[in-house]
Amino acid sequence: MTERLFFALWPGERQQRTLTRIQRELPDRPGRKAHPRDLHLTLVFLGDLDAEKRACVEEVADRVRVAPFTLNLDRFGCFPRARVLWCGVSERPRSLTALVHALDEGLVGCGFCPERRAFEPHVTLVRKARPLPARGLEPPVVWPVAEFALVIARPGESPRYRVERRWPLMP
Ligand code: 2AM
Repeated sequence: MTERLFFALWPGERQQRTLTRIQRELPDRPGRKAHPRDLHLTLVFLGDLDAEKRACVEEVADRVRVAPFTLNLDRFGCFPRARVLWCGVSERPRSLTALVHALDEGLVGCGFCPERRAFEPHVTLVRKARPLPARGLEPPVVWPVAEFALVIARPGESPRYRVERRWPLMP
């Protein structure tokens, strides 16, 4: 038995509401809007894990020591090839980079290969979308981040994602 898992930042209710409003106010075009309760920012995608690998991954998360930080989601953009519309940041907090780095580094010990693609922090709003021009988001979505989460993907369900476990950020 395997589960499809990833590490993510999960928005609080306030950020979720704001992101949902931004999503709703996008021009009415073809695309699949993410369920409001599925909105998140992926830190590391892990893929299909068995129980042993999952335990290893959770031990990696137990060892992470990174201070809380604030994200300012101040950009709207798209990945034209992936056909994804997203919200992102123009300034990446150092703690966010440190968090992803700590996870990536620890995961090598569980047999994962380091991610070769550059980390592009984003919250996916719409999939299978037609591209829209990038622009600033005014006012930005201010998101104080005090924890990270291990999340399970459940294909075919809605909402699709379920937070399995949370870890508080601490220096
Ligand atoms: P996305 O939002 O840009 O599609 C669960 O699938 C989460 O992991 C999504 O947020 C997805 O990013 C991200 N992800 C990163 N790499 C992935 C991969 N190879 N396959 C599926 N999802 C991936």
